[in-house]
Amino acid sequence: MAFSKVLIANRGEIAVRVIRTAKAMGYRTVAVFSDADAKSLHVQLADEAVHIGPARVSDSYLRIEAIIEACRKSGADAVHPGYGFLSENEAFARACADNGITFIGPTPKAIELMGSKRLSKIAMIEAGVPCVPGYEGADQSDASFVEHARRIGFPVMVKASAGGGGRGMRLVAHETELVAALATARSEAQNAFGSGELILEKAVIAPRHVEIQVFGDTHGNCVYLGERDCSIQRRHQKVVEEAPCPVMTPELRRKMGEAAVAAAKSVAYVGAGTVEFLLDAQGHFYFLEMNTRLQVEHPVTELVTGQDLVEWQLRVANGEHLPLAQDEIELTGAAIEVRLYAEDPGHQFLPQTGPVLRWHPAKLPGVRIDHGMVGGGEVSPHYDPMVAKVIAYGRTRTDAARLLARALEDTVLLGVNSNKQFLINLLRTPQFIAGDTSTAFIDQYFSADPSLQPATADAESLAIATALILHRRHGTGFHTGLAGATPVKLMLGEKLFSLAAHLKGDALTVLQGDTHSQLTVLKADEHALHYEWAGVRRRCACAWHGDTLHLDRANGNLMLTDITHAPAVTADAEGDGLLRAPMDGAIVTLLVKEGDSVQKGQTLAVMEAMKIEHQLKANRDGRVASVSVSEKQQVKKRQQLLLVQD
Ligand code: MV4
Repeated sequence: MAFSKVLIANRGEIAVRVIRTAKAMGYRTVAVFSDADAKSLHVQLADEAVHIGPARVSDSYLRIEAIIEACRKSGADAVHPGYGFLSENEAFARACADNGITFIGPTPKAIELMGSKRLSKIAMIEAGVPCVPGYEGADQSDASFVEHARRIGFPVMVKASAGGGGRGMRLVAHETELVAALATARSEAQNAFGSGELILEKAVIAPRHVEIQVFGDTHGNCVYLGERDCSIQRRHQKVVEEAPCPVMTPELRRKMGEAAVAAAKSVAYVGAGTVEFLLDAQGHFYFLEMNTRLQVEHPVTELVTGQDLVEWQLRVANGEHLPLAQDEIELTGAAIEVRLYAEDPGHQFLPQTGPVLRWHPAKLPGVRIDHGMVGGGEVSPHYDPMVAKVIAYGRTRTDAARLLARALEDTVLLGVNSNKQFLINLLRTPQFIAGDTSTAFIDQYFSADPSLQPATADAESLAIATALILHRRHGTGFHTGLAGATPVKLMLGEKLFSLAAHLKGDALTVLQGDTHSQLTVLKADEHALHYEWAGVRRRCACAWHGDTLHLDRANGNLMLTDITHAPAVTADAEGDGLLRAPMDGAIVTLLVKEGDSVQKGQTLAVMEAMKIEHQLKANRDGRVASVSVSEKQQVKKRQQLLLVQD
């Protein structure tokens, strides 16, 4: 039980988060790292670090033996699993126990039971926890599902028993679609989780996702620390998480909290856990599943309770009593968290990978930013592209939302595109501020947001870019002035901007066709431009990568490439027949071979990056002249894959 050295079997922001509290409590800490993480922040912060293998998670962070071996080598006598990876793996919890290592989390039995939707639901019904009416029987025949679906009433949800996060889930509106839905859900579940077991549930329409934070100790005590509302999601990825839930009442909180504690007590739960509920518009709530780990969104609970949940975890794992009794837990104010991702909202949220040129998290009172980023770091294709969690605390929800949007504005991430502007706009949507949030929020209120369109360059952005380009070309001679007009050619995605610039002292004139704009340069360096535009002084953060200028603009990040002096391209990028990888990833399927004739728009290959499949299409008609990749091969962004010629 009593331990002294904690190994953190994770990476990124959560490893950093756990290391900080463990150190503050006087424990020694050990990081583990893959080839891709040798220079990461979690490795720098830990007292010791052990290399556990290649970049791929299956070769490193998911290898139970490698983690146990790292404990043995370093003398770590406790393991914190973080979230994801091995955090809900009962075999790992068991392996720790078998090797005399304290697993900072629940028992293997509780992990195993809660890992099955079917068995956990049976246990929850037994414990008197409200569940969605459904079918969770052992008989998995189609006939039995059809019979029970009739009893439950359509629409129904078909869910994979071993699933999570919406994978293997199907909404079935009519009986005629049920058997087909069962077949696809079954095979999807078998492929994804190694088990085709399914359950049925009555479908709750546009529910809220409300989860209760629970904590148990080894002395049989269990408490709840309020709720989190995580209703705003995109494709089962949480986007915004907040505490308290905007529609919560003290009475509903007590009822949901007591149900969650009953759920936890029924499995003698030890440590941090989250009981997920659906909350319908009438205020009815239903158990969905229990997560047997510390969750990504735990900071909002920490801010409204004033408690450090990692500290609680370490105390409980050490055999201590829970730090507070139920009636000592108070909720004050409101906290909202958003997940800042390296992804491109303008292109279906395609994950972005590559070097991070500038990372400057905001520093503001009431704002907490949890991240694992270091200067000169990168977003690796091997891991989740979450860059940081940005969390704001305020007296009211409105205060927290306003502050959080501002904190995002003050946060600079250049080099990779991000969902920053999408998050800022979302936090300022009137329906969000009104608390009108449900799982349907993004589709209902947000599908037309400008942040979901490819970035465009307005006159101000073009003038900023021109000023920075001239500064780079002429260095310190910038203010000496130039005679005549200087041509500036910029590419933004596929779009070309042909400009002419006049600079006299600090006064810049940019001509685009027959329109012109004016900007006054106040200060220019490689990090930012300070300027005056239409009578207002502003600054814009920037970073150079080769000839590409990254700008942090109020309508999103812009990546403008200076091609003024680039050799002329004979054909434009479209239609050259060259198929390049749009990002780092792996080729899943090659659909053509050398000599095949193909048509423009035809899918030539499928690649996977960040768990998402992308169809790569021919940009012209012709024959496949060469294939330079094979299936299962890892490829780098812009790597040449195929050539189509006449
Ligand atoms: C549901 C549901 C409606 N009725 N179950 C999605 C992920 C998984 N944790 C549970 N999910 C849902 N289960 C029944 N019986 C609707 C969802 C759901 C959802 C839940 C929470 C947050 C966002 C969601 C988006 C779509 C569907």
